[in-house]
Amino acid sequence: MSKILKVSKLDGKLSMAHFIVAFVSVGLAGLFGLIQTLVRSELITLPSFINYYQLLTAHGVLMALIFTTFFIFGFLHAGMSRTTGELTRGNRRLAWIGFWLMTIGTVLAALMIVVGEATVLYTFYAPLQASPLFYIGLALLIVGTYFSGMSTIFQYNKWRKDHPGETSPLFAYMAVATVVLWFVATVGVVITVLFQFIPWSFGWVETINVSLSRTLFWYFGHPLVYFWLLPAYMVWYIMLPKILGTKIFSDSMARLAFILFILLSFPVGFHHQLLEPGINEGWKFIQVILTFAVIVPSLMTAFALFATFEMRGRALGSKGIFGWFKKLPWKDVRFVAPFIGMLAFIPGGAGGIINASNQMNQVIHNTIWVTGHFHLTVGTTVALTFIGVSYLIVPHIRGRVLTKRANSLGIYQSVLWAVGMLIMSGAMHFSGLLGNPRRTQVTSYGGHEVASGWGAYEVAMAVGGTILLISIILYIGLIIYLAFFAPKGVEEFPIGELAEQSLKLPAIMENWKVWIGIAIGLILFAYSIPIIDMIQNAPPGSPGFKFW
Ligand code: HAS
Repeated sequence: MSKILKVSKLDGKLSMAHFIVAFVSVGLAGLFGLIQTLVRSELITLPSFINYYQLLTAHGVLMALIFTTFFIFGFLHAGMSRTTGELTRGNRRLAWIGFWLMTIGTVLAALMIVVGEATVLYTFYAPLQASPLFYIGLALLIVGTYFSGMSTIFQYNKWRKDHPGETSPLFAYMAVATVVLWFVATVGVVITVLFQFIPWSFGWVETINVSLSRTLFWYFGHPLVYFWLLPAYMVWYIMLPKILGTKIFSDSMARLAFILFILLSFPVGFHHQLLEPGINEGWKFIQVILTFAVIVPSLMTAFALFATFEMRGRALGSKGIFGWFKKLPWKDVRFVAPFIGMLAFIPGGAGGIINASNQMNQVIHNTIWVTGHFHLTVGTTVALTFIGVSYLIVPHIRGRVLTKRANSLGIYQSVLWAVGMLIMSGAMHFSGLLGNPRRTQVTSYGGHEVASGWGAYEVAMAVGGTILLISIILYIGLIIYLAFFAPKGVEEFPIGELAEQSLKLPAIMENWKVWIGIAIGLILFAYSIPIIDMIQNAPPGSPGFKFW
């Protein structure tokens, strides 16, 4: 039997700390999410001391920003330890500093939401204004991730130094690509938070350049979704083949897909602003074209996955185009949960293509269709992949095993998630097409809307939300069991091996300066003129330098 490689004890503790924050966030956010659907469907009314939008802000921030960021860094640290060896003391220290800064930032931002000083939703669009402490909390969260990200990059550099002339482990390569994407993306949100929101919320300046702040936010916002997606792709490319009992279909194709994400994730933010004035249509058009280009690495990933499934199926004797389907390990939650995530990404991705299409965007923008879209993509594809991986990584770190019973309950939990999401997200998509607005407490219009034809959809969302909360409770129960009560033993952290008699990877693929350079070139091309335009033509009343 091959030696089982483990995440070291100290690195395991580091990852587990990240996962705990992530799990607490998902539990709270799930509860808030259900309450929102109950309010929207008029099944309950909130007590006077809670505002609907306060709840919506907490739900969005905890799910989209906190759960994802903490889970991702916990996963990256564990995977780096597993594939490049125990983190050096310095790198582990950096990661712990990152963790504590992120946690302090989270607590500060959450506190501001709880006391009603930051009811600005997770996108914190101006002119909605929060307490400066909320923005400082967000800034701390981001600064923390810089320490964590540097730990990953330094660990990768150390491996390369110790292994001259060798190709880096695929996990480490992808982890660095994810961190690079995050670093370049956060430049936008850091600029807007530091130079626009903080001075404005302290009252040092009276106004804020709304167009510019939204543009800087979406410059960050779209690569943010790929920051969520890439770790899920890491699981699909690297871990699933091992779980299936086959090899990685193509190492170089996987790396190329990640490089394409680095190049193409950034110059596309305008597809979130297609309906906004103040941006020239020509630039919107260019960014829409680039959005269609960033679909390509996902199509490559779909291709690689089908190839992996087929390779395994054929090895087990399957025949015909879809014969492999029956040969997949349907009783293994480590496979089933991410697989449901992949299935959800077929309509999720198609929805994204609809969103990006200018004319169709006019129909769905600011409707609850968009909420349906991201509950399929981040809420199912990414979340179920993370859930699947946590069923193996938590016992691995804790020196316990995923028991048969926990495995079957995990499958029920994943299926419940899928059913809940199908109902909720389906209702969101359909009623969005009928014009049901997003981010709106329906009853606040005066009760006419339920009569206007969305009422049944809102109730369906509440039913879906209830099933989802049951699934989350089961998930958290299982995780507590796997972390503290499951039998002691060794659970594998599966890392796939290469299928091809690999050609040596061209050196340029590990030359990050080239890729970051091209990415910066594309960013400057897509954003320079529109941003200069926004600053020069800021509305009357803005101070001399029209950044505000
Ligand atoms: Fe999106 C809005 C366009 C992907 C998340 N998106 C959002 C928002 C979020 C979000 C959170 O163009 C809302 C932001 C807000 O609050 O306002 N999105 C896209 C496009 C893609 C896309 C073109 N989005 C994602 C991902 C997300 C995410 C991924 C999170 C993780 N999105 C938009 C646009 C808007 C938008 C507009 C703005 C709308 C508006 O007007 O406000 C693409 O990346 C999608 C490409 C994906 C594919 C699918 C590939 C399929 C795979 C699975 C294969 C399955 C297998 C299993 C192998 C082409 C890889 C098969 C087995 C069998 C048995 C069949």
